[in-house]
Amino acid sequence: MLKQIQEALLSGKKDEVEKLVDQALASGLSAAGILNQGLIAGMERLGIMFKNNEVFIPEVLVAARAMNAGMAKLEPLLIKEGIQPKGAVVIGTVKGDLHDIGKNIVAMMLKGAGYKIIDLGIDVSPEKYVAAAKENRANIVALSALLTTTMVQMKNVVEAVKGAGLGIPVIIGGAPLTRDYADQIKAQGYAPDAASAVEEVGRLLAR
Ligand code: B1M
Repeated sequence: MLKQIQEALLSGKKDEVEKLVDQALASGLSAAGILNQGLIAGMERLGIMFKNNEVFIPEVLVAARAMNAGMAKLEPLLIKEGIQPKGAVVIGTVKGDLHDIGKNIVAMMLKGAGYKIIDLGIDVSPEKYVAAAKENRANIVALSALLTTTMVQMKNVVEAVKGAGLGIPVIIGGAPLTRDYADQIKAQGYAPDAASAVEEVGRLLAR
């Protein structure tokens, strides 16, 4: 049944995922088991396929929608079971930038990998990232930018996070970004795509 959940997720069949999650719960499987071996395992497979250009953005978006539908069923039970997320990620598109498709995919993949996501949306000021990171005791701040004119905002966020003494890493990404630029502005993490972002967040939080 867990394999069936993965397959339904990969095909983006939201109603099917919901139905199978209900069936799995009724058959006595734990919410954590369904999450880890069904939904997250499915998203991991999708991440690999996305990286290998076997699926593209539309497939990722419908799969993520199916994932969210399954998650909505499991969330109250997970809280009851006392399952802790792997960490809290504050994510947003930087100030002046309205592009959010890539950021949303990164957020969905991280959610799929078991992180709590605090999504601040678009046009996010450095102060807002810092306030949200403090309020949610975030483990990492994730920045997206699509414009060469807005990527320069990332340096301000890195400095604001450091200045606030939060002691947490910042990961950046978006089409115009590079690892060199991350090094230049002293951001601890960089990822070129959503699947790599999941790996990079895992690497940064394991340090
Ligand atoms: Co805009 N736009 N846009 N646009 N737009 C680009 C980015 C552009 C390259 C188009 C072009 O000229 N060829 C160009 C930027 C040029 C530059 O700066 N070098 C551009 C421009 C100029 C503009 C405007 C200035 C146009 C104008 O008004 N004159 C304007 C700016 C508005 C603003 O932000 N202030 C503008 C507006 C818009 C729309 C609103 C119309 C729309 C955005 C809608 C939305 O996002 N809700 C839009 C779109 C759709 C695009 C293109 C066509 C597509 C972007 C996209 O969604 N890609 C884009 C051209 C292109 O890329 N082909 C373009 C798909 C998405 C999945 O990829 O976002 O790269 P991406 O995300 C990837 C990775 O980058 C990475 O993972 C994602 C998944 O693999 N990633 C991360 C992203 N964030 C990450 C964070 C991470 C890690 C990885 O860690 C935290």
